[in-house]
Amino acid sequence: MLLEKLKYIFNKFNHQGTFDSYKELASGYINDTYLIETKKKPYFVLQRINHDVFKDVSGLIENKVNVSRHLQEKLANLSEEELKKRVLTFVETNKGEPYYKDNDGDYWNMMHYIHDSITYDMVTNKEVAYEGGKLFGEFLNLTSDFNPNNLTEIIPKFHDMSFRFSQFKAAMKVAPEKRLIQAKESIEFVENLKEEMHILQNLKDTGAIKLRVTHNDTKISNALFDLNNKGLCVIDTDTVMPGIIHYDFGDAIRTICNTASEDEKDLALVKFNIEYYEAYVKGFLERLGDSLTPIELEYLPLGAKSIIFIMGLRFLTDFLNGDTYYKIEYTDHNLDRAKNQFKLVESFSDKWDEIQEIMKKYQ
Ligand code: GN1
Ligand code: MG
Repeated sequence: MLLEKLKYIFNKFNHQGTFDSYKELASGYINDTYLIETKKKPYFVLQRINHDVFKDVSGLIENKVNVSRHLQEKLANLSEEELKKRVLTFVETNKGEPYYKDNDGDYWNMMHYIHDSITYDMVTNKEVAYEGGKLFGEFLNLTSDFNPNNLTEIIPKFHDMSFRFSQFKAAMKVAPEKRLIQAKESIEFVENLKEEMHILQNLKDTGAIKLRVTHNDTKISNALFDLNNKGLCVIDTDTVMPGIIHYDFGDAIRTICNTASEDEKDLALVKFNIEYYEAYVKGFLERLGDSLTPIELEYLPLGAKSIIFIMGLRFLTDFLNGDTYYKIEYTDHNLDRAKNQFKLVESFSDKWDEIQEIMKKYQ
């Protein structure tokens, strides 16, 4: 029984808490995440790491712990209480290990829950977009002196466009006829944008854009806000890796500026919200702008377009593969997600001139 299991695993970690109850935190597509409510605060977040996706669990946890440690050092002027709200605090097992492996071969890690915080799956207010920009900009700023070579590349080629295209091509070969027909328009969309979507990849591959420490999953639900909607803490550091800044800039935009949810089927509702874009850019550049090179700045908008596209491409590939990667709730879920992202790419492209103007305004 899950309750018994969670209680058992929870007690393998080194803490003072007494298990009371649990809630599933269901927003992720990969790991299983539970809020552990204790008799007395603090609560904890216990996470079963998807071992199929994250092959190197110890490398993953090491990355997360080291990034947290770096952030704690950078924010050492804050009180201990404040620091615990701003940076993830991981809990070791009773044996002093960073994760616990259970008898089923599953891996677990645990951190303190940050009380009095909110997350948003969708943004409905400009202030949150601005605060999100500041928060992710700050994260990148504070990690800018962390040597990216000291991080394990936890999912190799995670945001590599050529790699994602090759996975897509491979999926086309094995996809059942029915799915190929259903996905026809999306497949054409992907083919048509192929060249443009490789521009950033080439700049990365040639070293024209340098590698930094990046988060790689900066969707807005990975930002915690306090009860007054002020940005608090960046969470879900599973994919911190060497990368280019553009995809972190862009993944937040992908989720903040979509007027509908990521899997909304009614594509008429999916539009790019330029007002939230402006608010986000303002916050992001306020915190990070000075440390960006001209070439990094120039390609930020293309970064946003590329990451929206790449998410669509990955959802489409998973649909063609028969849904082996992302959790789905119904048969065509991945195709709906892909179509949604491609509609957002279109809406984004329609506003390209305005997008460029906004970028210039805040530089
Ligand atoms: C996955 O599991 P979650 O929700 O944190 C995925 C991200 C996607 C996201 C789409 C390791 O993240 O790349 O952007 O779904 N993470 C991995 O919502 O593939
Ligand atoms: Mg994630």
